[in-house]
Formats: sequence, C-alpha cells, structure tokens
Amino acid sequence: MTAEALRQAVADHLLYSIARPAAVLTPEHYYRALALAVRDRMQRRWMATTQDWLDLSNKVTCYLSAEFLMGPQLGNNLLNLQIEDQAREALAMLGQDLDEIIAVEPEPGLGNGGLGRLAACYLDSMATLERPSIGYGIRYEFGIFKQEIQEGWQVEKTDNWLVRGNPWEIDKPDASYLVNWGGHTETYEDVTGKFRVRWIPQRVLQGVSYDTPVQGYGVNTCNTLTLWSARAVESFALEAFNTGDFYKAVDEEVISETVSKVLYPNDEPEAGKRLRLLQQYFFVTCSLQDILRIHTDRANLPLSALPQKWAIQLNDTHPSIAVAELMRLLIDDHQMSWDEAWSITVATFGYTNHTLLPEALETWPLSIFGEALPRHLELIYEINNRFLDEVRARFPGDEERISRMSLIGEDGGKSVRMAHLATVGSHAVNGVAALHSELLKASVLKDFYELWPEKFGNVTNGVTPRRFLALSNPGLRQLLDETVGDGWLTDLTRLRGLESYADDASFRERWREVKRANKSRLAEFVHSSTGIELDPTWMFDVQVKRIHEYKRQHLMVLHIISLYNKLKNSPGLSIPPRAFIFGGKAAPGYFMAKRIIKMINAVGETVNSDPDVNRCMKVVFLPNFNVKSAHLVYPAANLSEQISTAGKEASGTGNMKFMINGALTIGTLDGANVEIREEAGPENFFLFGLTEDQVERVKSDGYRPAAFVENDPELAEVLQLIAEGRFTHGDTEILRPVLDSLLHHDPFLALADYRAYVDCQAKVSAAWEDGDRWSHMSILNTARSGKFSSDRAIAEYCDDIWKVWPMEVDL
Ligand code: 26Q
Repeated sequence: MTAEALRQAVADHLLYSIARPAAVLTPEHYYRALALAVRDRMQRRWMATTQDWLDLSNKVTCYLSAEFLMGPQLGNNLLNLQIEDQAREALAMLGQDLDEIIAVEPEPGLGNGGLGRLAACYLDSMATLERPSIGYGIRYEFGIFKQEIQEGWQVEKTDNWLVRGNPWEIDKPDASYLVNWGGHTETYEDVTGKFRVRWIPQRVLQGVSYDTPVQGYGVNTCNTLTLWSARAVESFALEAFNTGDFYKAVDEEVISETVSKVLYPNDEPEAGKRLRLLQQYFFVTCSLQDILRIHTDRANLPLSALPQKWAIQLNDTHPSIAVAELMRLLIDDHQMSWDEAWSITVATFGYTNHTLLPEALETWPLSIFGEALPRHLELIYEINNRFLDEVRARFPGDEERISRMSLIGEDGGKSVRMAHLATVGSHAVNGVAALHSELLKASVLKDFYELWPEKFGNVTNGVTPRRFLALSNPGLRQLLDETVGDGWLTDLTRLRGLESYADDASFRERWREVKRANKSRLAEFVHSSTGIELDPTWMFDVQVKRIHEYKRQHLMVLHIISLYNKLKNSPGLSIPPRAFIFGGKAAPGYFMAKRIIKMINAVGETVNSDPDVNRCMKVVFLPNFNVKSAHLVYPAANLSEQISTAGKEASGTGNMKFMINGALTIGTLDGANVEIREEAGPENFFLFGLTEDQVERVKSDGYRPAAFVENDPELAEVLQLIAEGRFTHGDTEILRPVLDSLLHHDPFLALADYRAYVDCQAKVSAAWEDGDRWSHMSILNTARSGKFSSDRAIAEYCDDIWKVWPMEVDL
C-alpha cells in the first residue's frame, strides 16, 4: 500500500495489461493501469470477505434492484482503501496528476436517478458497516442516455459506457443460470403420485454474472455487486449451428442479448413493455437461483433455513416478481409444500416503496404477463385466492375491499398489481421518509395497513458521506477534519461538533472560503460545458434532479421571470446577484418535461444576453447531470431548491446531499424535507407552500388556477411574458403547452404555491445579504445533517428488518 509499491504496480499494468510503449501513453492508459492496480489491492479483502460469509454462519442481505447508479469508481475506491495520498504520489512519480487521471473515468449510468443512486449509497454503507451483503442487478450495455442540449432542446445520445472496457468488473462465465420465457404449463404425476406442474418455456436464455467489488471505508469488508448479462444459451446456438442454420443461431444470440442491452430511461413505469418485464424476471431469477445454489450447495443448508440466512430486499416493485419466482423454485423445482414455501417467502422478503403517485405504481396487463410467465400467473392467482380468503375472514362481506386489495386489478383491462404482490409477499414494508411512510399507510396501501399494521415501517433515506462529502468536497473535508476530527466519515453525527463554531467569525471566514473555491470549480465546469460565465461571489441557487412536473422546475422558472420583469421595469433596481442553475434529464417520451427544459434554456438565453438584467442574474442549464457532475454541483450550492408539490416526492436524496455540503434549503413540507427542517431547525430552513392535506383539500374543492392569476398582477405579468413569446423570439407556440398546463390542468398546483414561493425567495435574498447570518445558517445545516447518512439508514434496515449483523473480516 506504499506509494512506491503502487507506482510499481501501475508500471507493471502499463506493461502487462495495457501493453503500450511509454511514448504513446495517454491519461486513459494511466487510468486503466491505476484502476487495475487498485482492484488488485481490493482483491485479497474481497476474497476474504466472500469466503467468510459463504458458509452462511452469518445472515446476508441481498439488495435486489433494477438500477445501481454507482458513479465513477476510482476516486471512491482510493478513498475507502485510504490510499489517496499514496496514489497521488505514485502517479506524480510517473509524471501524472491524480485528479486528471480520475477525471478520465466514464461513469456507469446504470440508473435513472434517486432510486438507483440510493442502491449505490446503500452498498457503500453495508460494506462500511461490515454487513455481509450482495447487490443484484442488471449489467445494461447501455445506461441512461447522454443528454445534449441543441437549441435549448434535449437531445438523447446513447451511452456506450463499456466501449473501452470496464476495469472494475470480473466476469464469471462459469456462474450462469438459465432463464425460461413464454410457453405453457403442464401437469404431471411425480414418482410419489403427487400432481405437479411443469413449465414448458418457449424460449430459454442465459444470465452470466459480472462481479464488482464494493470496498467499505477503513475496513477489510469488501462486498460484491453482481450484475447479470444476457446471453444466448450455448447448446441452443450449437444445435442450430450443427443443423446448418447458422443465421438462425446468430439471430437467436442477438435476440437473447437484447435483454440486458439498455436501461429504460423512464423513472415512471411505461405501460406494457414486454422487454422490461423480461429484464425484471431475468435478473430476479438469476439472483434467486444464485442464492439457492449458495444456500444448498455451498453452505449445505436445508431450504427451510432460508429466512434465517438471507434477507432479500425489493427496491421498489421492479424486482417484485421475485415473490412468485421463489414460490416456483421452492414448489416446482424443490417439491416443497405450498404452506412451507409461502412462509419461507414472506419471511425472506422486504419491500421498499418509493412512490405514492398512482400512475407510477407498476402493473402488468394480464395478456402480456400470462404469455411471458404462464406459471407465475398461476401462482399469483393461487397467492391471491388464499390472500383474499384471509381478507374475507377479517372483513366479512366487504366485497369492495376485496376488489381494492386484489393482486389482479380490474381497472381498464385486467392487470397484475406489483405493489400488492410485493406487500403480500413480504414481512416488512417501508416508505423512504417519515411523511411518505405515513401517507403510504393512509393512501395507496391503506387496506393492507389495516390488515397487517405490524408489517409497516419507515426508513428515511440517506446518502453516503464518503462520496458526497469526503470525495466530492475535499476543501470542506479538510476543514471538518481539522475542526471535529475525521470520525465523521463513519459517524456523521460527529458534525454536531461544528455547532459551536458557527459563532466564530474566523471559522465562518474559512467556511466561506471553502464554498467560494467550490463555486469557482463549478463555474469553470459550467463555462467549459455551456460557455456561460458565472461569478463565484454570486448566490448559486440550484435545482438538480430528474425533470418532472411534480418536482416543479417550472415554478423556479416563474420566480426567475418575476425578477427579470422587475429589473426590466425599474432599470435602477438592484437585487442580490444570483446564478440559477438547473440540471436533470427528462424521460425521452415525456413531452411536458422536455418543454420545461426548453423553457429553462429559452429564459436563460434571454436573461443571460440582456445587460439590463445579466449584471445580477444568470440562468444555466447544465447538460447531462450525472454522478460525476454531481460531485461538482452539491459542494458549490448556496441554495437548494426542493419545491415539489407536498405529498408527491417520496423522499428526495439530493436535498440531503445539498444539506451536508452546507447549502440552505428552500422547500415545501414534502418527503425528507420535513425531517431536514426538523434537524436543521425551522430558523435555518426556508419553508413555503401548501401542506399535503391542504393540497388534497384544494384539489377536492376544485383547483382553479385562474383565481391565483386574477389575484396576483405580478404573476399575471410573468405568465403574459411567456405567452407573448418574450423568451422565444416572439414564438407563442413553443411554451404554450407549459402555460396551458399551469393554467388549466396542473395536478401539481404550481400557481397555488407561486406567491408563497416568491415571497419566501425574497426572504432568502435578505438572508444572503447578511453574509454572516448566511454562513451561520450554512454551518448549522452541515452540523445537523448527521441523520441523513446512509449509515444510519442501513443500520436501521439491518437492525429492524434484515437482522443482519456485522461480520469482521480478518485477512
Ligand atoms: C418502472 C417500470 C418500467 C419502466 C421504468 C420504471 C421505473 C424506473 C425507475 C420506475 C421508477 C424509477 C425510479 C424511481 C425513483 O427514482 N424514485 C425516487 O426514489 C428516491 C429514493 O427513494 C426518492 O428519494 C425519490 O423521492 C423518488 O422519486
């Protein structure tokens, strides 16, 4: 682990793995050589960890997730191995700069947003807390699209992240499983005379595993992320080959491999996409077969012991077919009785819900489902029959309740309700923030809560302080280490020790200096990617997240336009200067979200080029917001925009990343904002807007957006400017859909919160003008962010749901 040993290892990899003469070496070659050298250094810990849990003397968590948004690995692995200084020195000896080499790494974008990044933060915490665990997911060949902005519009480009190879993964072609698909079922009599069911698939493909090490911080524990990649089954291809049908064999291979080809870029379910169902079933069956193989072949344990040895967590409903698949494996393949199989299944699974939006609850049309997974549909019918009998026994004669709770929905065409399947098939169900978990029990899962109150709980999300503070904010890391020691890296509540420094003027000065340097760093990046110049002394007011109407990026735009309008109307006026920074992707098929991006860019273009206003405001849309650019964004923010309609954002995790980096929040009482405000203290949080129950009341009373316009001349002017084409070179059509929606059919009540938001922003500006007051609040935000560490969240999952305990790994 010395610098000299690392230098030697890098030099060796340049020679043996990269195989390029010194004269042609590029930073990318150095990146790959260093990555391989670092992976070598994790290998002993990785094998020791795997060896230690493989006998299952300790219980293991399996985190099933269709997305793992891991972000670049090199910097994080150096951090967690605690060899950053050695690596820097080693590269310097080779005439290279570590930061430049780190910047070369492409990021694996195997997720859409919050849910995928949460899975990655949780892997980091599970390893750091020394909990035996495996992440199971899909090795998409193409991750989330790369976003370019052309004439203000989003343009999607494919993300070919694997073209240059991935030094972090190890493929395990010997660890593969068969995946059946389509066809029909048959009954037969087994040797003991029992009736059994056999699934005769129409197609078979194969999943092969690619393993990536997940190194804990400062510990020997190095867990595994297993991602499945789809292949054609060799024997099938060979058969076609031998019969001379070469092209059919190739064809088959191509079709099979499409299964793990590309991540669906929607963060809401897209109705009835057969390939998406196949992706879900594909990774779930491979993962469960892997678990059963380890359990029975490696650890030699009876299947009845499954729940004592494994906790399987469903990251939303995307892997919820696992409930039916485990039943199938236990009953059809292992001849278990229904009752035993069911009690094992329920005791093994936990389900985390990430949304309340009814349109975002996953359902599958029966026609597609039955054709693809005929055996699973039979099992789901049987699960449903037994479940509904239980409901009938508890609530006799309540047929409406029966149809509300059924696993089969009858609204429109018949469909399988995956959230119901996940809830019935799990012993623990949780939401991702306190408010969200309460609303879950009061709305979408109300009937289930009434039946099984003890199943329901809350685990408020968290983010890893290693990546989102230590790695991405080295300036603050240094200051924190000097002030409270470095214990905060594994116990974020230690930041409480900062509180007393909030009153110390010289400390506040250092605090501001760190933030200013981070803002310069972001300004440089903004300049290189958009050509826009930002002044790092201005307030950086930031909203980065997927583009959605419920998140209300357009509400922030309305505020920008209101300031623009004021400045235009009173030329002498001056306001505290602000840079408004946006980032985020829109689902390619989400019409309104794409218009909102266009609106941001149109307003930006007008504002940024107008000398009347650009002396105190600028608007930036940062293209292709991802984990890598997040490293630059969160540490540079002064103001965090968390302005979703109350009751719609399950938790949010960006809100936490801003807070730990010392941004103040302007936000509604939604998701984890509620808890952020509680922790920070209401005086250190800018609250505005309707509460969740007020939102519901306004809606049931009949929301009339026009009323808000009639009562607010300033709002009317803002909307008028958009309507007359002020930001679109006179074109009145481009932004009309956004206006129409705000004015006539906005389920997210943006105009109802407009006045409160704009007034609250005036308070933000006043607070900003008092630099000492702002710094004081900023320090307290960081100091009180301890709750939002993913270590706290994972400790809760382990203690309350999984019953998975630390296992120290000896080398
Ligand atoms: C499902 C079926 C078909 C196609 C796509 C999907 C799909 C994919 C991704 C549905 C949802 C997602 C992602 C959802 C998500 O990111 N939700 C966010 O999860 C965060 C972590 O809990 C929360 O903080 C956010 O509030 C929530 O919006």
